[in-house]
Amino acid sequence: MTTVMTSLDDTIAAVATPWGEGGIGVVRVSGPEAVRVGERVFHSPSGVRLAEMTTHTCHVGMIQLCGEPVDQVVATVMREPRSYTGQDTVEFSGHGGMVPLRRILEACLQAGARLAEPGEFTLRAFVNGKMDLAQAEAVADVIRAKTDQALTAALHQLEGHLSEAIRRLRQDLLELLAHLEVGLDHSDEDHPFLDREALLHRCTEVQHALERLLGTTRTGRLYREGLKVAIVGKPNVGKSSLMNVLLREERAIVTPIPGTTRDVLEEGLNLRGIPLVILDTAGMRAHSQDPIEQLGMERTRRVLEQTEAVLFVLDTSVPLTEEDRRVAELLNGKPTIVVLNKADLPACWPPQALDALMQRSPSPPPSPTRGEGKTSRPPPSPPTGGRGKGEGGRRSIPAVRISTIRREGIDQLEEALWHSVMGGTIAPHDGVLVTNVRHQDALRRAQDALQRASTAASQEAFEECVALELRNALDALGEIIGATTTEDFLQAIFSTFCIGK
Ligand SMILES: Nc1nc2c(ncn2[C@@H]2O[C@H](COP(=O)(O)OP(=O)(O)OP(=O)(O)O)[C@@H](O)[C@H]2O)c(=O)[nH]1
Ligand SMILES: [Mg+2]
Repeated sequence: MTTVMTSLDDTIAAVATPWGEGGIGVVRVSGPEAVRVGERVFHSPSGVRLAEMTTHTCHVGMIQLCGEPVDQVVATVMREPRSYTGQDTVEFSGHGGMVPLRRILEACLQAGARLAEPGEFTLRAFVNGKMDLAQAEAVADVIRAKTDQALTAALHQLEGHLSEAIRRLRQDLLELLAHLEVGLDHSDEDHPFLDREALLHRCTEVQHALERLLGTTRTGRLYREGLKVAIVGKPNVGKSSLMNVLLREERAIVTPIPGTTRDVLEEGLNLRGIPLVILDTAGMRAHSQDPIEQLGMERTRRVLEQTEAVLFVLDTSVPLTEEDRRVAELLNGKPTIVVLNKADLPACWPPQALDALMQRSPSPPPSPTRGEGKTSRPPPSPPTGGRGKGEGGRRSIPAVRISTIRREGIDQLEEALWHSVMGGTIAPHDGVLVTNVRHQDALRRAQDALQRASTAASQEAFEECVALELRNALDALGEIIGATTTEDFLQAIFSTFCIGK
């Protein structure tokens, strides 16, 4: 982190609302000189000076730059410590256009403010003790939430529920350490020392609490980060049509000409509160000579590497071909749902053909749950994708029969996708939810350190060894709330924020 960013001595300014056109746009100024900077640029018709304004009041006035009017604004003054950053803050709400906002900002910079770094207002809030690190991270999550559930989870973290859970666990560890240290310091005097049984018991309790928190990470991360789902298949099977039906809008071009989609199309979708990113891909051809199509297919291969789940589209109205097999082989064990499209047309191949096709896929997908018998099967009788028995524990891949043209089977497909994504279960999210991979990593390290502490204690190792591991666990937990941090670490976190937050 640059020293500029950690310094609280200067006054920073930035446009806090998105660039574009809107009813209002806000320029935020914060720091010890915020009121003075504001006073230099703000002129109220009533003659009220910004420095005289009572805290948490607003006044209408004009921003001037080099004596020229720039925009009419409402100025709000929030004096320290009762502001977002904990420092004096002035916010100018101007007209939400790029030019007026740029000029208001320019006026503030000329009046002595410095342009804020990304996330610098929130960094100041953290440094000034307005919020801890997990709460500061939640601010970015609230802004980026794509679904109601993601927002609920982020707000929960912003309110400090995760931080509270972490603090309690740290408190438990601190007490254990205190016991150990008393024991260590007075080891010659036979000081009453927390016996190993009790120590082990309390370590295990903390470990269980960590396990419970870690158990929420899958759900938590799904809410926060969402999931990438690729639609793949050979040309003309209806991948783009499926994308459009799922999005309920004509996003992708659909034509009867094979090879219509050349690039990867990406679009967000809310699946029962889980943000999904759906990727429509170019049809995979076994031997395409067209260089553009080859590039498209190369991209599809890369997309498959990055996505967590796959919708593998087959056209049931035409025979299966080598191209379908090639795609099946690329799936490489990804959680997959086979989408049997064009169910409105007569079926051209028997269900067993699907079994044969999917058997060539290198490894089985992890247990997607079939939707309580709701998953459709292709005609005339269900293809099971059913390689569950007698095949070395291979599990069946769900297959859903749809017609994008008639919009049939889409609910069932969404149901299957939901089960595939959530593994059929979803942790209740009214409790503490770990949504962030950084927190997950710290919890794991704390867990490992406690495991080593328990092992050391049970092997009657020196108390110093146990204490060392307890301290490691404490530090790892401290990273979550920012009790133990480094400058680089803060830089890495806050640089992902937007400017003005
Ligand atoms: N009968 C019928 N035709 C369909 C259905 N879904 C798609 N089609 C038609 O199939 C053709 C190809 O559809 P697309 O969605 O462009 O197929 P694609 O897999 O994206 O094709 P590429 O981008 O070329 O790989 C179009 O003419 C669609 O109208 C369906 O459910 N039933
Ligand atoms: Mg297409």
